[in-house]
Amino acid sequence: MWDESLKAVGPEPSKISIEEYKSRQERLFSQLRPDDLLIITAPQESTRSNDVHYHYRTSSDMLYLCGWEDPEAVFTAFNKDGKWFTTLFVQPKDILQEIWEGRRPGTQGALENWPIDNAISHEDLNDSLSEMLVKCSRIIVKLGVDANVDALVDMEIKSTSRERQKFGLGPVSIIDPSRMINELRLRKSESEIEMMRHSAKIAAQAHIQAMAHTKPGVGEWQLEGIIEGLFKYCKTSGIAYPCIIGSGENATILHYTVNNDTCDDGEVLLIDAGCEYNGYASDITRSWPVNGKFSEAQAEIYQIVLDAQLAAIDQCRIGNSYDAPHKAARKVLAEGLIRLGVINQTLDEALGSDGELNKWYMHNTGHWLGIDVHDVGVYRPDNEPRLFEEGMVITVEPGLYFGAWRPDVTCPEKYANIGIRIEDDVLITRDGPDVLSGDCPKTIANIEAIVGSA
Ligand SMILES: [Mn+2]
Repeated sequence: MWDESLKAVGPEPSKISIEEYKSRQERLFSQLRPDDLLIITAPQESTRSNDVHYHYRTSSDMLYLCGWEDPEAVFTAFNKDGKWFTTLFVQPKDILQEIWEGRRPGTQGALENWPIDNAISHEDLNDSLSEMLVKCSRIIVKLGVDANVDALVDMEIKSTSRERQKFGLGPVSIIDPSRMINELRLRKSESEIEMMRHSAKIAAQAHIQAMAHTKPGVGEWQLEGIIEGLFKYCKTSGIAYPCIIGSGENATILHYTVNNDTCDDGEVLLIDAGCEYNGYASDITRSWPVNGKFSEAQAEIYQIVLDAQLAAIDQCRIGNSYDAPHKAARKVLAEGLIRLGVINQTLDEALGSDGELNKWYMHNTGHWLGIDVHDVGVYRPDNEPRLFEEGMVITVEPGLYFGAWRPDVTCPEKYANIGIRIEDDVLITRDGPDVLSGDCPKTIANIEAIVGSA
């Protein structure tokens, strides 16, 4: 059914290699002290009802450092004679569980082809982790993820604070490794970029299919079905975040996810949808007319947002501040709205903190993208704006939203309930911005040629 889309996406990239996982680990270890114990945790499974669980997704740090996706995993590393020794706690082999829920690699399977030195059954976590804990001075762990690990750490800190009084043994401090890991995750490797490009190519095809199937009377949920179906068809693990599929006034609600309205003639439809491929997110937004032809008013607003987006993408260059795209986008949006007479202020006034642009553009222009859709990485380290480096990936997503339903503003009648956002995923390279989601059409002519064509 979607083989054309599949062809356009191209071949699947090869998996992240064991060597790459190990080099990620090494880069983290190089920032630790020899008497540190590193613990990477994952959330516990969560129950939907009775014996039905929500689809499990492990922690992003677990994915980044070893790629293990199953529940009940704990990754540890300590230094032994100058070398870092890694252990992964995994679910043990269990015939009954495997008959019901699926095969498990077990400790034996984990030792084969995984970037770890040792594997221990999760059943032995308490004893084995306690042994590791008494030997370290600092525990490097993010608390609040796995309650079981938190309790062990807490117990060890409390009991060894007494041991330390007597013998000088045991851990004395807890350090969150997030800052160190986030800095690593912020800069993407070649193979991560290939994953993200593939993820973005699939998301682009999903948007194209949604455009092609859009006509007056179609349900937002039906387009959601097409998008999520295509994500699965292309072998992703599904959505990277709940799809935003808003027609008419719903397009002016930034994170509308109910998706239960009918798309009507004359309305604009805004779709913000991305998938997760091999742990890597894409995040694309497009906006198009339900009937396939932009009205004059819709086209005016659309073109301003598109011009703003292109100006912002052009700022995604090595050495530029992370907020250069935001500034560029805001300037083009404000100039456009002044030109249309929507804003009756000078450019400086419109862009000011209480300027009128904020009424119609109320969010930021982008965020880091990676294993998480809102990926990690401090935007202002040491309170200085982050400068773009090669390998960073940021979304560029300006928009304008004229919610006629809003009681706090007087919406210009001509633009009532027009909501436009255009979002692409942009890789910073030595040769300038590389739009990973570039397969997704966004000029007025290209969009009009596709909408309703199915
Ligand atoms: Mn986004």
